[in-house]
Amino acid sequence: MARPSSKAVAPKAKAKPAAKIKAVAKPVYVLNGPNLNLLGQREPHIYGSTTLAAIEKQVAARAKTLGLAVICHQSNHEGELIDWIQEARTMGSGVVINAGAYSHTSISIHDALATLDIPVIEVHISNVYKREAFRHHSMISPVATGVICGLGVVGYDLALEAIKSKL
Ligand code: CA2
Repeated sequence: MARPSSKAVAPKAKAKPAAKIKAVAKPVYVLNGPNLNLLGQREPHIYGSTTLAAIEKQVAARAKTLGLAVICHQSNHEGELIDWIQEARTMGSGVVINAGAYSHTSISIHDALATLDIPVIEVHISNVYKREAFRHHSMISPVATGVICGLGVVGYDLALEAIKSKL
């Protein structure tokens, strides 16, 4: 009976380690609308004394602990907010938005947010339900993943946590 031939097998060449490509995490867009640039300067009895710059610093620090990247923008102009929402469609992992008074009026911001396939958290610093009736309705809540309202500026941190839990 023929014996099975034993073939010499050349040792496999060591595979070159693939170049390490670090995936860049998409940022969470933190968007603030009209008049929120005045935070800390007026109406502290409603909005507290924290400035927008301090909120953005706080948000960046919280994001770091959560392993998230953030990009913060504020505008008094509806179209500019919409441009950033559209940018977040492809460039963002989530949106935290305090649209200010546009929350109560803007069909355009509603429509822009409705195009997103990423989590959207609506934030209000004040408890809008304790205030004038015109603040009780939000155009954007129906297209938000969730709403945080009345918890002061900590609401932005909580919104980031909510985004993280949805990713
Ligand atoms: O509570 C909120 O975060 C609001 O989104 C703030 C909006 C208001 O129109 C919404 O009903 C609720 C207004 C932001 C105005 O912010 C100011 C801050 C300091 C001084 C004056 C206005």
